[in-house]
Amino acid sequence: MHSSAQIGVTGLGVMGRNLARNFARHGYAVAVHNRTESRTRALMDEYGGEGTFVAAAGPEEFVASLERPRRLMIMVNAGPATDAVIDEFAPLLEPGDIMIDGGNAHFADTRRREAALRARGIHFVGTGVSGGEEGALNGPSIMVGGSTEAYAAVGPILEAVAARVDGDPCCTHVGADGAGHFVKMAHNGIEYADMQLIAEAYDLLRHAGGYTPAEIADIFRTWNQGRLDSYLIEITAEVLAHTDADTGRPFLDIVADAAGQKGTGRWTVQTALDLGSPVTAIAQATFARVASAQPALRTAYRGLSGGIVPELSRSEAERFATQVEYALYASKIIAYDQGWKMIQDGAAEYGWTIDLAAIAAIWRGGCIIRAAFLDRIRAAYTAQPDLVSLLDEKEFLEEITDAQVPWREIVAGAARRGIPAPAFSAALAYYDTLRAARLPAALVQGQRDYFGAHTYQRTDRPGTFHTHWSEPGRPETPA
Ligand code: NBP
Repeated sequence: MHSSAQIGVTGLGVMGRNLARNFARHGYAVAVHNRTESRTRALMDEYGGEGTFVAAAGPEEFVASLERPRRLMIMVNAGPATDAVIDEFAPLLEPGDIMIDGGNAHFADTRRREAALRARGIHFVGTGVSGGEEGALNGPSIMVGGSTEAYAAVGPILEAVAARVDGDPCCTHVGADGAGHFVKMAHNGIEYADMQLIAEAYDLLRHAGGYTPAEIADIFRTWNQGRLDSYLIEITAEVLAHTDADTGRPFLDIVADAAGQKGTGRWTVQTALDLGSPVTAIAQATFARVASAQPALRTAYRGLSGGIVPELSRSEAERFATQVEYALYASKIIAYDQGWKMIQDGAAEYGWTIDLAAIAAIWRGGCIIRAAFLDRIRAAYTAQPDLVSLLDEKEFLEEITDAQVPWREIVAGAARRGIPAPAFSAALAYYDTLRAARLPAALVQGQRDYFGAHTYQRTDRPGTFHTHWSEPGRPETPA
């Protein structure tokens, strides 16, 4: 067979099929392969005319059709399926060839796979692809991990098919081994927080503000003209405005209120704990989904006493809606700040040099959290690459300062009314925790030393100490 394909895609499910078409539409000759051959034939039958495809029936034929160094993209389910595909293809490859894993792999798996394949001379490029089905076809946001050498070989092709904002591709070399999948995981964690914050805003507008879903859709459309301008706000308005064809009721009222989570949100929270990254808004968003999917617990709690919901006049409701916008925006700044901090912590732990401005830049388009807001985060990290927090930047600080009264009113008002606002509350508590001069962590240290001799440090002199709590006079000794 003539080795003519510049890139190959194996795994022609929702994502793989669309990515293969995206490569072909950009003029690349694409080899296509799928475990179940009927999918390959279906792709050729339906879309074969869109560009140059080389359909391969089996792995050997697929590998033989690729020009050297071979660029082979795996788009199968993360986990054992990815390992199975790697095990199948690795023996067919030669040193210098490049395997790109575009699935949602856990970054620790990517680190393991990269090390194992590197030992065999094969480049492994763990790559986060965001944007779902539509993004894969028309331009996703692409977060590439792996060696600089591998990026030189695959970067130009991936950049060509990525989304573009202001002419710049939403694709970057994030860092070595698992860095691309780590950043994709953090993206999904931030996405969970953003979605939950928007959902809480809706809930407050509906159950405290007294607005209908259609009215809330209009409020979101207005917000989408301002600083909250984003894909998620845009689609939220669409979902809210949708009427169920069968019942004539708002679509939202016929959807079961138990949210799913596929794993990346969970991984973000698990990893954050391992790293000591306080991603509280992301964690609350993940737990809110988990709690919603607990039918027995919800039955046990349903109808228990809660708060009082005063009826609002139209002008009070309008003022309330304005306050919700402030609370949503301030909480969003905090959630994103937490996500960036976690990326910094991951980079420090795993030895990655990550350009934080570049991450914001590639999330401006293609991905689910794309938003005007990300351009400001990009600008903030461009001006100060070692920014510890977004609140160190003048404009974000001014906005958080301006939001103080409405943000607190909304969180307190939600509690008074008995309307759950876990992500809003977590974001505000995070802000208050970090700005405090003294934290009750001092008391926790005292408790830990009392029952477990865990020792403590003092504010007035260096060293580590233990108090002998059970002895008379409770003497303190250096530990
Ligand atoms: P699909 O479920 O649509 O397709 C799965 C593909 O994996 C099929 O081609 C299937 O082959 C193949 N596969 C499986 Br499953 N086990 C295999 C094995 N042991 N050996 C060989 N092939 C195997 O998934 P998708 O939605 O396209 O997702 C693919 C990857 O992209 C996942 O890691 C996902 O997390 C990630 N991702 C998805 C989205 C999204 O919005 N859907 C977004 C971003 C990332 P078969 O046809 O023979 O069963």
